[in-house]
Amino acid sequence: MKSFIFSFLLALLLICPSYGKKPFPADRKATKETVNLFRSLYNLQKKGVMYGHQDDLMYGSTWWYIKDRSDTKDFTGDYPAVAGFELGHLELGNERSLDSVSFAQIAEQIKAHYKRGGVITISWHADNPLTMQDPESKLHRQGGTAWDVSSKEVVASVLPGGKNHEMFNTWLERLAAFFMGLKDDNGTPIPIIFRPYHEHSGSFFWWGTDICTDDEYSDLWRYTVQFLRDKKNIHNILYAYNTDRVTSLEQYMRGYPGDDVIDMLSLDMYDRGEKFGGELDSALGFVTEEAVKRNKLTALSETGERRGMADWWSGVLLPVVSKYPVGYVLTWRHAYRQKFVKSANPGKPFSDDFMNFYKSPGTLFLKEVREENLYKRR
Ligand code: BMA
Repeated sequence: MKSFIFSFLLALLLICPSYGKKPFPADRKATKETVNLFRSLYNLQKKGVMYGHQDDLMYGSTWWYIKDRSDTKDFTGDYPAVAGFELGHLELGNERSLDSVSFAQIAEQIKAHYKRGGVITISWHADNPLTMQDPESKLHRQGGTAWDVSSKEVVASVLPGGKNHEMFNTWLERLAAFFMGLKDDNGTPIPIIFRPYHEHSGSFFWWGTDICTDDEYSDLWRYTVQFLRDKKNIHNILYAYNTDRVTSLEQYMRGYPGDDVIDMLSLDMYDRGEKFGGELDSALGFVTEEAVKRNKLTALSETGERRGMADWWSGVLLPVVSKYPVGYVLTWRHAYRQKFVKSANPGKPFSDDFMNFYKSPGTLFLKEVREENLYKRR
């Protein structure tokens, strides 16, 4: 009988190789907590959509780093499930980011959000490693920054054999040191979702689709993951591939570096007009379908309202994201502005309709994901 069961199971495995396989991160050596997070998110994305907010824990338009303060919490009573952070200028060895946020305070808030049971995602608007070396670049708007697209040689210049390769290694060393410092009170590495080289389908960053070839983009990604994961032995990172708006799966996958280095297929799309709902619906349809096929996570990793609509959250965003297994939606930072601080009527951080989004059974904020114990074995 035993041998019959054994043969039966063996036959099943041979016929259907994915039978019994649980989804696993691209990093085969991922830490226990990172594997657990990956699996938790994979299951959770079928149940509801988490809310994420960039720099939510660092500042709002009228306040600057008050420990544990959050616009989302001020408005709804709960933290976002996903906290977004930005590492631009860490590569330069600076103490503060391109948005003047202290990296030490970012690390502190990453630890705090992990302790609360939330999810952490990190973006990186790295300076332009080629043009930033030219003093003349400072004379141009955005010269030397991530948005400097004046040269198409940049990506090639940081890859092995390129003239900025050694400098770029120094940048990655600095990233690595930051990631290795992200530990909880017991010294356990804190899992994070890292989303570098974002919005590849656009051409407004030096890694954009018309600024480098698809192969160069893919090589940049592969080199980065191999550096952090294989050379530096960092195993608490889930890697998010990301594009800006796209109209086909083929366009979405241009430059995709491969399932062995990617954990999440994410999309950024802002509402710039009436066609948004339909375009988002179509893009999320093919992106999430492809992600599930590949056992990957999904997210609408940047979105936002740009039309002044009163019911955008519940009337436009929610109905579309609820149709698909979207892990989270993240809205961008509420940039701090002196003029708002001084204003007699600085306005609220969110529109009233955000409460409808918050209250919907389809959305998940921190209290709901804390109950899921994302970092525990499943
Ligand atoms: C952009 C803008 C910039 C900011 C950058 C990185 O989209 O918000 O002002 O510097 O993100 O956070």
